[in-house]
Amino acid sequence: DLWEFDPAPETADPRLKPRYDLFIGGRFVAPTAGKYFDSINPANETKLAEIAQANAADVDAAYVAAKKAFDTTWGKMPGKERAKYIFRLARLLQDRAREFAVAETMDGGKPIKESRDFDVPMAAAHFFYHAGWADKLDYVAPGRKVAPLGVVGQVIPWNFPLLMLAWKIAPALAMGNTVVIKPAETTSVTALKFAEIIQDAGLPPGTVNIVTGFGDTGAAVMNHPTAAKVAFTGSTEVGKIIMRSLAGTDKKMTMELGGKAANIVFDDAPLDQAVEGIVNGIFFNQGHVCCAGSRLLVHEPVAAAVLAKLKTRIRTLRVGDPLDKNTDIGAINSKEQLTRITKLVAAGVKEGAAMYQPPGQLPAKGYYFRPTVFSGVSMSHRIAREEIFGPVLSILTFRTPEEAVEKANNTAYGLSAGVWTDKGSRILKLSTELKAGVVWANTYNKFDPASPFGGYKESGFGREGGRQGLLDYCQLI
Ligand code: TXE
Repeated sequence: DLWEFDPAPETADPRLKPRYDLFIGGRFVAPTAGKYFDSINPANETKLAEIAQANAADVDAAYVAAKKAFDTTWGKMPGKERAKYIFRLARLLQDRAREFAVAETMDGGKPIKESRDFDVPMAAAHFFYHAGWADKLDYVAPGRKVAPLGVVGQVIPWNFPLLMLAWKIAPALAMGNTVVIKPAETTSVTALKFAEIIQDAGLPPGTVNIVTGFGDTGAAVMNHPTAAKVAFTGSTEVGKIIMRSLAGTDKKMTMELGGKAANIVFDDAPLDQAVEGIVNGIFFNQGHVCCAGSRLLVHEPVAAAVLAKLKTRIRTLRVGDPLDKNTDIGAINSKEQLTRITKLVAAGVKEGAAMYQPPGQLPAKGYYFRPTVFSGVSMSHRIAREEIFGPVLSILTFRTPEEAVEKANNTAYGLSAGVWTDKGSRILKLSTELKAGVVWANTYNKFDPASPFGGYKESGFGREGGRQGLLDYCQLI
């Protein structure tokens, strides 16, 4: 595999700077207002680094730099040249994989085995894949010519900080656009470390600009008049604010928003394999996953058996220090997110669902939450309808395939779904009946840069990955 590596990251030095400036026009620059905020390590509540807080003037400077690069360098470059640069981003990230995995884990709280084996290699894979497209634009839309859009503005969330950066900038760059991107406020460190890679790869100044800050900085990025297209990944609530604020403009827009995926287990499924898929589906990355299998729909004949197996299995999950390579569930990303999860879990108890949490000691410092399973959940419960974005599973049951599909689709969201069954015909049928952008069969959370990802309904619109993802970053002429 091109993107395999062996970093032994738990001992690696994340090589963090005490303070990170904005990355504009190929250089690190101080924010004009001189303001910085702290990035906290959620595993122990210590300060990790100071991050620059960009205001509207800084965002404007980023767009000026991006427009210049689009008009004079990156936007004029032949695809095969762009490919070399994007390929270099991938290789340089691989070279520093160990360091990036550690930094990602310290900044966001995810287990090191996930940042090591998933986030960083998948980010590199994303650049490799898109480097391959940059010189093959004739195949993006056969029979048509494609042109870049111009400068694109992008805002990303905190659950997969580096990987979301890759998902956003790789297709934009492959198609010849330049970028202004804002990472989430709790997880800006790996984006700013990636700015060093952008410098080392020699990308023309201004091709990628990184501005850090809170929601107001994000709003300035989304609303800037120079942005030809904006792309957002985050909460449905903020996605709607952005859509409203851009109504009536000519900006193109893609949105990747929340989810409440159904993971559907039939009585003919291989149950032990299904239980592993359920555990991976909801506890991967502490459940901070937009496509998390947060609703388990289980066939009545096997409901009791699945619940018993699940309880046994989650007793073996190790919750704690994210830098320990044996940790399965790391720290919750922020205090705010821990509060949100705690409130929704309390609502689940109040509404009468039966809660199970395995025993065990949580670390005294840091933001942690036990793996939690609710059985006896009904469709009207808040924990069955609202995105919890934490390690909390809601179990519902069904009697017929029709009822399973009806319940799975009875949600405002439609990002993903899982089906566990021995019947191939049932998989094919459900893959069209389930109103979700991705349907996994007898597996969960499988990703590939070649496979488009995106939602139905309030989970958003547009696709990321694959040929389809490129169409959202170009103009057909
Ligand atoms: O998200 P926000 P939050 C869901 C999840 C979570 C909830 C709240 O359920 O519990 O959202 O998380 C920037 N204009 N998801 O509050 O605010 C913000 O700075 C432009 C699901 O952290 O949506 C950050 O960079 N940008 C989701 C980014 O938006 C604005 C991933 C996402 O933060 C803005 C994250 C504004 N007005 C949360 N306000 C997923 N689907 O993966 C904030 N931001």
